This record gives sequence, structure tokens and C-alpha cells, in this order.
Amino acid sequence: MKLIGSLTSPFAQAAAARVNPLGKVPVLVLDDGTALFDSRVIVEFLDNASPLGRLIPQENRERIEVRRWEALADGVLEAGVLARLEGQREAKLRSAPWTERQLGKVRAGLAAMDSELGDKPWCAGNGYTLADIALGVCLGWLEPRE
Ligand SMILES: N[C@@H](CCC(=O)N[C@@H](CS)C(=O)NCC(=O)O)C(=O)O
Repeated sequence: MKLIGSLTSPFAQAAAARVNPLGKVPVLVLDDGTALFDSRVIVEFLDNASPLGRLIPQENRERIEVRRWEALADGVLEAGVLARLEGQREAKLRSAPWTERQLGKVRAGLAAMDSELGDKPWCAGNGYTLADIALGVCLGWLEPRE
């Protein structure tokens, strides 16, 4: 297996474009050449590759709770990335209302996370799951950009 992924490298994205028609990273290329994308598909594949240490529960409601956290964290990240990319455009091309719309999603998403996590030690259920990873990655990406 080969994982193609990078936050910044145009070379990684050129490699991704050859195996992912959407041209996005991450892409996981399996030994038989099958290219898996996007990150949700990759994480499900890897989680099912071993019976040990499952990050996504099997039971339907528990599973959906975890995947809902993942969707929330991914949505906040996607809005944050879009706002950041807009800020990198030429000043005359930037749209302040559009940027504010994305930042509104970031703020609303963070408020929902704060309220739903509350004082709980874990996002979902009684232990570490993909939900905690998704939240941690999201907050880790946003933190230096606050
Ligand atoms: N929903 C996708 C998002 C992937 C994504 O947006 N990747 C960005 C880097 S953070 C990318 O490759 N962008 C290049 C492009 O859109 O051309 C996933 O979870 O994998």
C-alpha cells in the first residue's frame, strides 16, 4: 500500500491527480493498484483491515454517532481550508462575504463540538474512537490559525 498525502506539496497533489480523478489528497493506493479516496473511505478500509483496536463501532447507532462527529470535524476543516485559500487569492479577487460565510461555519461547528463534548472524556461512547481523532485533527489544524 502507498499513501499519497500532503498538506502543502504540489508534487503530492500531482501524484494524486494521476490516481484520483478529483486530484485531491489523501489517496491510498492498494497493492493491486486500486486507489482509495477520500479520507473517510480510507479510514473505513483501514479500520476493517484488522479485527483489533476498532476506531469505528459496529453497532449502528454507535457507528453513526462516531461518523457524525467525523462529518462535523471534516465540515469545519473544509470551511477553514476554503477561508484560508480565499485569503491567499489576489486582494481584488477576494470575497469578504464568502470568507465570512465559511468562518461562520467554522464558528458554528466549534460551538456544536463544545456543547456536544461538554465535560465528557470521549466524543462518543466510553472510549477512544475515530470521533476523537477527527476532533483532535480539526482543532490541531485550526489552533495555529486562530
Ligand atoms: N473530503 C476529502 C477532502 C480532501 C481535500 O480537500 N484535500 C485537499 C488538501 S487538504 C486537496 O487535495 N485539495 C486539492 C484540490 O482540491 O485540488 C477527504 O476527506 O479526503
